[in-house]
Amino acid sequence: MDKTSSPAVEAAPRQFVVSDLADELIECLKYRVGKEPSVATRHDWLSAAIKVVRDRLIDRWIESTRRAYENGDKRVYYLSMEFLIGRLMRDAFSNLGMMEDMREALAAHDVDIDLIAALEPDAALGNGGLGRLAACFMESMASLDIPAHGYGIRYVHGLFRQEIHDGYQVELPETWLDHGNPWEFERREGAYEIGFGGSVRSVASQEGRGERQIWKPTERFLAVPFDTPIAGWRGKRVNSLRLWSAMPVDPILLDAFNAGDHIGALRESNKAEALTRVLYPADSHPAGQELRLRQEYFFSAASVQDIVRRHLSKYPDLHSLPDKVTIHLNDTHPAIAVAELMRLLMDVHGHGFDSAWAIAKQTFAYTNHTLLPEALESWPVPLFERLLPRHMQIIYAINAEVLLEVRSSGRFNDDEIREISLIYEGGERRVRMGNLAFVGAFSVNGVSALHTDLMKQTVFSDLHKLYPDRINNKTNGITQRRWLFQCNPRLTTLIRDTIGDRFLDDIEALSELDAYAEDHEFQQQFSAVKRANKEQLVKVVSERLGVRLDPTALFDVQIKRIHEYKRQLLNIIEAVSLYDQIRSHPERDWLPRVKFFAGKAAPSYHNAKLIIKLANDVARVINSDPSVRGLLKVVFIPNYNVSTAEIMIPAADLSEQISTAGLEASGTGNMKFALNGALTIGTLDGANVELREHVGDENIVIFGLTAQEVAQWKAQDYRPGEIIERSAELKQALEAIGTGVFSPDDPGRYGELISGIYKQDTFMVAADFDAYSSAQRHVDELWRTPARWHRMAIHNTARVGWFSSDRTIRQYASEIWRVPV
Ligand code: 26V
Repeated sequence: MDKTSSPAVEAAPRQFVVSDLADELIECLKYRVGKEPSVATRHDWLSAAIKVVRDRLIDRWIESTRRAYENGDKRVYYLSMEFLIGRLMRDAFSNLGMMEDMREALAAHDVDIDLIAALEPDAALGNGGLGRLAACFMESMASLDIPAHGYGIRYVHGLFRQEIHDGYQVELPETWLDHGNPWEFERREGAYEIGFGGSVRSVASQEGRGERQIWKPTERFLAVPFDTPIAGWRGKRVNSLRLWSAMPVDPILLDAFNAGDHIGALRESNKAEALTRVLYPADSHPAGQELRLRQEYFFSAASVQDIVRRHLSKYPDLHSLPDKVTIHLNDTHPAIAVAELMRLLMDVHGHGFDSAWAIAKQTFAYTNHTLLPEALESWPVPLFERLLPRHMQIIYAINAEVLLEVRSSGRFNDDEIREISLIYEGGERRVRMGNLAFVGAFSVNGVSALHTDLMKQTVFSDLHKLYPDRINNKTNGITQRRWLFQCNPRLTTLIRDTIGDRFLDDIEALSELDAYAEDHEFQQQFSAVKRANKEQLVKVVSERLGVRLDPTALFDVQIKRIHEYKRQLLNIIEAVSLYDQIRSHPERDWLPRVKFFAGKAAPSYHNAKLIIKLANDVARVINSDPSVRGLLKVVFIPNYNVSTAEIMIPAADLSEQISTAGLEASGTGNMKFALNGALTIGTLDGANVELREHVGDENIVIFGLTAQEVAQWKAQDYRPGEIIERSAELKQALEAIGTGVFSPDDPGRYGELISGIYKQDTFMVAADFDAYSSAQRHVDELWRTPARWHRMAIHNTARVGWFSSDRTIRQYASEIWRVPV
């Protein structure tokens, strides 16, 4: 999607002579892209512009790396299966203070920076919140001058591209590397071998002390690193994001080749490519495939080997590892790194179990991102044993150590001991990755205050009893550089003109805006910015979907992965009910509203995909019904990604954060919307609880059951059918959907979805409907008084500085990693 920009906010005053930069672009185009300006395509210009900024990053990159090495600074290694980074060019221009110079330099060659920026692929190496958080953290760590390395997988295909055909989600391969990737540096010389399968043999150790285990894998691959520089604000530091790609150890099997089997000779190459070809498109939904475990081990093992190698290039041995390194596990996906470090310590570097365990336990930290049972990873023991026989032994040894401690404490009964065990024994035996990460880490954190409390009370209650000091909270945050300065230049300029530049470096200075919340003139300016952003979105929707929208309507936005617990269904049912009321009471003074939806469903998640179809069915019927008189529109924007979010969030009036309480670990979209001056309608879930504390109860619309009430209802006999009977509005809307009013071509399409609400209603849609609907009517009332609405919106922007990922990272740095900030 294109951005029509107003002047950007820069990290530094102008520092380049534009004509020099313009010459440099031509040089680069000629000698590094191989084109003359007269024949250069837009992609060529994009490539040249990126290479020019990249050159400037490299000096700082080398300098940052050298400084950390010479000073012996403690380093943070952030291991994550996902990095949802989006486009990088604006980040780099803006953090280096080159945006306006570059705009002019390109304009001197008749190239529009916004047009080429829109061609940069949106790197979607992640599913949703967890991956985007990793990207925000990388940017904040560089901005706070923390020596940090991100480690992940260089998927050839990121998250699928979503098209909507006849209202249904269709998944298409995403090919972000099609035009090459000018950001990355391949480092073949830095490759490691990664093994799978085979067997373990004991040999007498050379030191004559007991035995040593030798793992002989049957399959071997190379992990080749590709490095991307990540620039911090004002170019303070440039850190590396190191993504591993699988390659064959022997690209061509010569025996097969010589025997004339040319296809068979490439078998190894194909097997290797398959390993890192595709990102698993499921989030909080069981994947459970062998390939996924292989991916997890592949990137964890390569990263741990790299970390150990770097440490030993400066220090004599690995005893000092915990003083110089923290390896942070972003969820359990890299938890196998605990066993891999143990293996290297014991089998390669000659440590005994006790010494290795003491080092490992002081080196790892772990963040949990979800309590949903279906997302808690565990692997069948037979699969684990076959792929990673040595790691299985190590996990048994760790388990024995932990269970010995548990038993000897005398504080645990058999049920509790079973919960603590790393091996689930209730049916098919499975390795519990959460328990492995928990016992292998010195710190275990949740991502919002509520989520951390629930972790203590639910999934990890017994482990928490065993290690009561281990669980701590680090409420999530977002980077204001991307989620305000870059995506909303109009608002950023207004804030700057109003309170000056201090907030550019200290986001909590936004609180100075509080003083302007009642100021009529400022309110007018604030709402003019919102209006301009809304017009931009209206234009995009008209181009992409051919739907015309009224920019004066209330823009009500729910954008995130499609999941039953996030309750897009609650929002759609409310739209249906509103539609019904608008038609039954045409005499009432209805307010024009547009409900926007966007998001992807896991390809195997039937109900989530059906919810997408329902949103599209409802949109078709409502948008084409003249009796609605344009008072309500429903829009589903296809292919939600970081770039789409960057357009939609600045244009939102109302942010929908309506998950069933207790199920959304934090949410980060909620923070992005509030920062851009949208009001939140939400449940007391995840970080919404803290959002309310920060913006003030009077500036947010909270409704529905609390997490505790949800738990109580579930423990009692929850009867959704009875609730539905008592709510005429809900009943009417459910009947309309269930009987095919929105699907006349297939009236039974939503029968099961709706009867699911009548029968079990796992996500408490019925229980919360009336409260939600009244909260929406309260929103209408607020919208009727613009001065009041603006005041509330301004308070939101002014008071959410705390949700910056800079604050989050400062807390990680001082309370977990113990690195200076
Ligand atoms: C789990 C699984 C399990 C099966 C295979 C694929 C797969 C992929 C990802 C996940 C973990 C999903 C967890 C997640 O994304 N949690 C989100 O984390 C955000 C950042 O902390 C947080 O704001 C969201 O509330 C939380 O849902």
